[in-house]
Amino acid sequence: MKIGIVCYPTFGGSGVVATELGKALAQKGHQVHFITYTQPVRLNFFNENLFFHAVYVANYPLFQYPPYELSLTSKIVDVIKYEKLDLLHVHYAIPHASAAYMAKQILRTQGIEIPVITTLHGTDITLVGKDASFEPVVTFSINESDGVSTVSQSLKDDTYRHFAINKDIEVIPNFIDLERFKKLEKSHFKKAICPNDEKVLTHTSNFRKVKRIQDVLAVFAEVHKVLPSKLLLVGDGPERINMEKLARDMDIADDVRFLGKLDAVEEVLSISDVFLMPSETESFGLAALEAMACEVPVISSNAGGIPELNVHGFSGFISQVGDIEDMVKNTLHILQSEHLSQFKANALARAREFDLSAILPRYEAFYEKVLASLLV
Ligand code: GMT
Repeated sequence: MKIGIVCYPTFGGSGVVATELGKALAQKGHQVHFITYTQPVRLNFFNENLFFHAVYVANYPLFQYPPYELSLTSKIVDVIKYEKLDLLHVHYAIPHASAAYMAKQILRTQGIEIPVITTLHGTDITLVGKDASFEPVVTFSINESDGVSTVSQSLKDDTYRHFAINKDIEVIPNFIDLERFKKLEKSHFKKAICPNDEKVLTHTSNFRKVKRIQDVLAVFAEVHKVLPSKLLLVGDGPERINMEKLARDMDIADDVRFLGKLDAVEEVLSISDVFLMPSETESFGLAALEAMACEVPVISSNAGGIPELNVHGFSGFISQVGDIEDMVKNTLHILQSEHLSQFKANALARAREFDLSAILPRYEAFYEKVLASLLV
């Protein structure tokens, strides 16, 4: 099949999922064309089935806001027409689903029919998408997609709750490449960070308010009073500066390392004992799945789709959003428990259920289903 993928190319979860999906499809023999404004972060090698088409936005003094969506639409039209794609798969509704709709209409005037699948990832529904400034366009473009999928049942429920959707939604959970995400031998790194064999707590995110990094620091501060420990924070974003200040104010800064945007997050996870995800909203929690694949149990909130991934008392523990006391209790239970190694093994066992090899066929089957539905 010849498949076009539109996504955000940077470090966000939706872009990572879209890129890994495209790479896996290409490895299975499909031809995959990425259409986005810069080379996706994880698309940094050559494969004869992978193509990248950059979207350039012409600037002009009149434009206070350069019209990315129009340039994207024109590029989609161009790629579908000249590469003769069979299907377009867009990740994250805004503005990809509406650009896809417009491209579909333009191509129709030229006698080309292109099926469009939209995968919703989270904030395009739960945060940004339902804002009145986007809602009518998001509702329309979801309803006009030929196939719609979400990365969790919780996100599917939220989509029906927040928007007037008249389409069936397929749930296809996120996946993990266990070849890449696995516990690595990094004892030299562990020794450098933890000279006294301290426990390591880790958090990875884009440092947005919705991640509640203040809760990560609050949990760590309490655990740190009881157990010699270090906190590793991977990622960057608007909240980082506030969190650096908070760590200093809480007098824990010496044991907190802000590592910035690391691509090799599996190296950090390989020396971690517990992963913290106290998010306010989270459609799936890909970062937690990456941790589990590296044998790191997860202390999380119960937001959104996280309970579909993290199994309470097995791969980690789940608390109400903001319940620091419970998260501290659970973290200490895991770290002090003689069952720590069992929790680590359980985390990996749970991650295996989301192995790429199990989820990829579900996307392929969904593509086939959507294509077949258009033939009747
Ligand atoms: O977490 C973010 O803010 C990034 C965001 C994205 O779209 O890039 O992540 C969302 O999609 C990921 C991949 O499907 C999910 O694992 C994340 O849970 C989801 N984030 C939220 O719902 C907040």
